[in-house]
Amino acid sequence: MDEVTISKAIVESYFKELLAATELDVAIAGAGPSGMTAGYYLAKAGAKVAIFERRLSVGGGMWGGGMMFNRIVVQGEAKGILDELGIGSKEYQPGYYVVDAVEAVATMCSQAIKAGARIFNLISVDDVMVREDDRIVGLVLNWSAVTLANLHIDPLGVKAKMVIDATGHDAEVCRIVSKKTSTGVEMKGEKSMWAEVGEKTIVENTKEVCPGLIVAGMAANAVFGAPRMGAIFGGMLLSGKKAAGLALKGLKGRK
Ligand code: 48F
Repeated sequence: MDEVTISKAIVESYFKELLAATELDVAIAGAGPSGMTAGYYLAKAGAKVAIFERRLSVGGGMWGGGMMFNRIVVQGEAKGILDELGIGSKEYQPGYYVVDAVEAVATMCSQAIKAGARIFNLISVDDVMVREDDRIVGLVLNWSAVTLANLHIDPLGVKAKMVIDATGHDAEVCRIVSKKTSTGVEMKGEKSMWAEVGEKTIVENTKEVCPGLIVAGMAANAVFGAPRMGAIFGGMLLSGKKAAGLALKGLKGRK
């Protein structure tokens, strides 16, 4: 294979996927644990779903476990998701499991892709598209390199019937929506660490915050003013699964 053939293979196959992602059932911002779990369940249910991740690597805050000790804790309520994805776990004490963070990210990513979710790394969500009825109808994207280099280059937009904000602590999509639209979304801001409360509220706070926009993972607690929880991840997985269910319901409502 010569260099031109290699170049053509890359350009053709990448842009075919990107073109297909310009009209989606569900667009997810952020490929952390909540975004990838949502992507997996949506793809498994047959939705056309893409995840846009700003960084080179997927996995968000999960790779490093707690303080760079690459283990995470998952509670019993989310053990079924670990088992379904094929992520190994060891019971530490009744109801709490220890998981290798690297295995968790790698397996979750692989399962989401195998289920049919498309993951685009190195692409940042810059803005949303909104219509008269205050419905969020898509994401505005730019290459992360453009943002990092602070270049003034206009972005592109992709349409989606439902959008999920899974951007973590900064809840970037909801923050933009709260500032730039009249949807009524408000950012209360994340509170200091309280694992037990944070884990419970994160699932409750996983909601459709305005028509077409669902918030999941740590972003959900950031929007609704609930605590952070540290390296316990059951809530992230359950939140991602709940977000997928809400998005599927939203899709049905729009058919
Ligand atoms: O931060 P992140 O892992 O969010 P999460 O799924 O999980 C939170 C936990 O990792 C941890 C925690 C556990 O107790 O609190 O922090 O809620 O993943 C968010 C991903 O979104 C990407 C970011 O690089 C990360 O990989 N991201 C953030 N903003 C953007 C983005 C953006 N504007 N465009 C694209 N990706």
